[in-house]
Amino acid sequence: MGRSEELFEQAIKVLPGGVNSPVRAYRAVGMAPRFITRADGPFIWDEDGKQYIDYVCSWGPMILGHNHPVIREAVEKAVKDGLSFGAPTRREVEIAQLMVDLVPNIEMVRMVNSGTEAVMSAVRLARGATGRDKIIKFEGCYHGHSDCLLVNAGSSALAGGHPSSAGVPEDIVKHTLTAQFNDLSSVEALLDAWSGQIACIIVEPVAANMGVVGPAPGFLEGLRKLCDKSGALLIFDEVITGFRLALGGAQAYFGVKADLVTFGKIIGGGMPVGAYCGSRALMEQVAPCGPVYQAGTLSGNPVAMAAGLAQLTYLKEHPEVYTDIAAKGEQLAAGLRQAIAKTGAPVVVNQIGSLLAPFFTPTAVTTFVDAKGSDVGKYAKYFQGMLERGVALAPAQFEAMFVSAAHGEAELQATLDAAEEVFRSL
Ligand code: KE4
Repeated sequence: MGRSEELFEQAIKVLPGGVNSPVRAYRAVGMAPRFITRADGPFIWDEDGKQYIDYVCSWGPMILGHNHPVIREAVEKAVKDGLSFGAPTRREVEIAQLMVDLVPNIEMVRMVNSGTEAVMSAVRLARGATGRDKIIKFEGCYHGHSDCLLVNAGSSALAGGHPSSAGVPEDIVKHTLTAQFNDLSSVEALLDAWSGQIACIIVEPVAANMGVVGPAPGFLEGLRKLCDKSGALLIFDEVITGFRLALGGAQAYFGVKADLVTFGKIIGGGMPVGAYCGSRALMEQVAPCGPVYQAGTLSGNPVAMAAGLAQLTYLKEHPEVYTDIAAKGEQLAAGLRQAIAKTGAPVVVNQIGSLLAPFFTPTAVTTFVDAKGSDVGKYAKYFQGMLERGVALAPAQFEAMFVSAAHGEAELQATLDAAEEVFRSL
């Protein structure tokens, strides 16, 4: 028994499922999770000292790779001045200004401590600003674990068999309406049925919690038009796509304007940070300026802000990161498709920029229904085969692979060599 297995035996006695976030428990891939001791660049190491090429990248924050010196040094410097003051600090102003400068269509930022908090608060603001209760989300999209969003959710809620969570009262669930990603008619039907009652439509501009499924041509533009016509606000949940698809995120990448935008992951540089952003007219309805309440003890934490500011500043000063990681995503996707062709494995690969996902199905995946048709048992075998060969992927089908600037030619080729061997064995 390895040290991860030993630790896991202890962990399940004191942590539900042995983890602090369900997907990490490796239940969807049928083995004990690897307990990680350290990370650097494209690599992580487990308790037995085994090295892996890492494509989880802390679920997105590590766009520059792990332990980047610029971010580490910013945190080491900030820590010396204290961990938390519960008072405004210079860095909060600096990172908010930087985000306003880089992200289209936002004038103000409110920092929180997670993507969940960002989305929960943005939905509350949309409801407060419109005076409407109903919201539209998409089946298979995941927006964190706040009550009103745990309806037909993706990610580990889906993989774990509970896309709609227990413990969420019907009185809350009834206000969350579900449409189908890439199907504008399903949205129109809900807007017609609940005319004048929809506060917002919330969407992952690239669905990255059902595997990776991009927006069909015209889909996001169609949502914009439907929001303009119905008076609903359009919320882009950019916790994954923000500062990943482009410096300006999905709004810049696809050229579609959202009314509110949520962030997490990359803006924290690996520390706990989320944010919701929008126009002054909307954001000044949030306390203490307006009647929509939201607060947080550690919101804008000085050490977390130092990490986020360092990462966003680096990305602003090195825009070549985006062409680099997109090219690496394309290289991986092309290489996986070659391996699929060589081996005849029943797999398709979706890729957008540095986000990609293999689906274990022979047919194209452009909707959630298609994604659900993937053979999750085959994915589990693929995951285990890749892990044995030193490649750490998302431990569930309904997730994304994240490529970082630290993944080099050697790592990409090793990944593709391993994938060909594993595809052959399936
Ligand atoms: P957090 O509360 O986990 O920081 O963010 C929630 C969230 C919101 N919106 C989107 C689009 C997200 O992908 C997430 C969280 N992503 C998952 C990965 N699928 C985090 C991993 C986990 O749950 O442990």
